[in-house]
Amino acid sequence: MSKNTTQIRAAVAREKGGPFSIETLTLDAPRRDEVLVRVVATGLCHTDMVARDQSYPVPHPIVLGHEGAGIVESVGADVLKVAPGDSVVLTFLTCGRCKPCRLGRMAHCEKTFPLCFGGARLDGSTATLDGQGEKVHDHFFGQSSFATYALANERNVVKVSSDVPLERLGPLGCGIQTGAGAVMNALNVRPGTSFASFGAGAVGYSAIMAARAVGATTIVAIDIVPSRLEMAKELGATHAINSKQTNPVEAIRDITGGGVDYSLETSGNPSVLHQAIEALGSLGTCGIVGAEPLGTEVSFDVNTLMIQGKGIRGILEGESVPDIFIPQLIELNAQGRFPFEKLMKFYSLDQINQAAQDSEKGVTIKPVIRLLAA
Ligand code: CXF
Ligand code: ZN
Repeated sequence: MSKNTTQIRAAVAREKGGPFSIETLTLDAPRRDEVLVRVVATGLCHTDMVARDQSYPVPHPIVLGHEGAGIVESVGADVLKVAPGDSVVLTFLTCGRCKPCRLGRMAHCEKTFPLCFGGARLDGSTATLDGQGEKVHDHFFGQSSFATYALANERNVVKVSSDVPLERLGPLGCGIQTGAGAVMNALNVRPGTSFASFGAGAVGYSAIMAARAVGATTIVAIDIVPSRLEMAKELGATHAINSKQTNPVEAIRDITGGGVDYSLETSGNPSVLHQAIEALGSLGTCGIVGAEPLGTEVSFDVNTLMIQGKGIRGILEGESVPDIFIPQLIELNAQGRFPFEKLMKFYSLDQINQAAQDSEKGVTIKPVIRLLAA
């Protein structure tokens, strides 16, 4: 029998662009299809900042956080997938009923936006109250895991082996699977081919490590920060281009003898997306994972695209089937073939604003907030 409510410590986004405030809140017990998770650690993703700043319309006040990992505390009556004590990674929530979900392509679930950014369950209900008894929005990506406990759904908990350090695993639920899955699932990068990541951040590095793991033989990193390019080489890039100094399209054409087989735009900058398309060789495909401001349009030469058989495609969450893909990434990591822990720096919950600043300044690639001691 589970308790009716749990007292939690959480980071609350109350003001657009403002700092997170650390508060004690009350969280309801799980509904029939929900899972209460004691959060061990949660990654901080650029999308948390986008939501904090309301660049996407997210209701405030809200508990953000969507790269959580932890231990199942209790489960609702209908939950079969996990049991109390299980180790889980939390990932994006999907409806399970729309066409993309039924095709097993749930990253493009038609209800992604209301489920992940609605600040409530789909029926509009929330489960969190602040110290004054006022409603705090939650269920961000079906988790709101900048908190000592998170309410997830059976659909977005991924059971993982208990012998892997859980505090490293949360970012697999978003940023890491976004980059790795773009390469392994969506673009399906083949051995012996060429790949270019426009942007060397958490997503770009995950893509570069994945490109190496699948056997791409030319791996190009493009960024404007020298230290990031150095790190890209450590992680598997064969070439690094500082696009402040060198035209990346010309450099990529030189390196590859005409253009790259696969490019990935991770920066969210429309002029960089244009370069990522221009850098493609015949039959090449450009994947888009960098979130641009709503309404952004980018032009391309239609005839070149058509005549050379090039493709451009949007990719969310690495087109991952998380229950399958996340354990695969954990195994690749255990074998030393996907060393994502190199991206991480750990912070306490009280340091979350510092973590956000460090991430925005590029000092930290993947901040991870530890919650166990909070
Ligand atoms: C985001 C990526 C940009 C569109 C919305 C979902 N995923 C995770 O951070
Ligand atoms: Zn994210």
